[in-house]
Amino acid sequence: MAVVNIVDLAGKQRVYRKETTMNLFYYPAACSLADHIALIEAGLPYKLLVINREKKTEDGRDFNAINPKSYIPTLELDDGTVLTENQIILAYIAERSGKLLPGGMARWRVLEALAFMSSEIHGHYVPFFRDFPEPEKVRAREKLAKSFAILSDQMGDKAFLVSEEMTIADCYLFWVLMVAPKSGVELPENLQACFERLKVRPSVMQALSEEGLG
Ligand SMILES: N[C@@H](CCC(=O)N[C@@H](CS)C(=O)NCC(=O)O)C(=O)O
Repeated sequence: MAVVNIVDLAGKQRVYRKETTMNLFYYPAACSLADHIALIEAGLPYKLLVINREKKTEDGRDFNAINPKSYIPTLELDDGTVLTENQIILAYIAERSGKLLPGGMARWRVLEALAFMSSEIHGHYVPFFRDFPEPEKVRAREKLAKSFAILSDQMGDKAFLVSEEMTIADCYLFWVLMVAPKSGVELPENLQACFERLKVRPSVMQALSEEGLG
């Protein structure tokens, strides 16, 4: 049986079966795009299952019964275990593949950036996704501009957000940058350039195409 040995977040050796397939529940162009890109980058086998308006999965199941939180991304593992929360799913993909998460302080910077993007930046996008009143959009734009400046400083002139190699933080970053035009806030130059580079990366092009966006 094909197995992969990796060192987990706590520094322990772990062995995973490699050949089984996981289900990623998603909406096209939603934040599950990060996990979709990560699965491709990691080279892990996956199946994409879209959710419809009635919360039925593409394979005919009740999505609320699979994930009572009712949101994507949701990852169903090969043994039926269900994982939720974007940051956690991304960390799981990295640990299971042994890719996309460096060691040392860079590891913590990746996790820090993921927490910032998913708990802060994602929240600042909500007024634009749900068409909130203008004053709330104005406040959100201010917060987004500040958040983008922080990410821009962190990236500096590196190829990716944390290091010269792609990490799970960049998988999420791609979605954050893709959605930015909805807010009307301009991206700093280095983030815009990173977006253009990521957009033509094979894993990203494949994910966009599989979600009907390419
Ligand atoms: N805390 C969750 C939030 C995920 C989230 O907000 N997902 C959105 C799409 S980007 C969603 O599924 N919303 C529920 C809906 O649209 O019905 C995470 O970080 O994974």
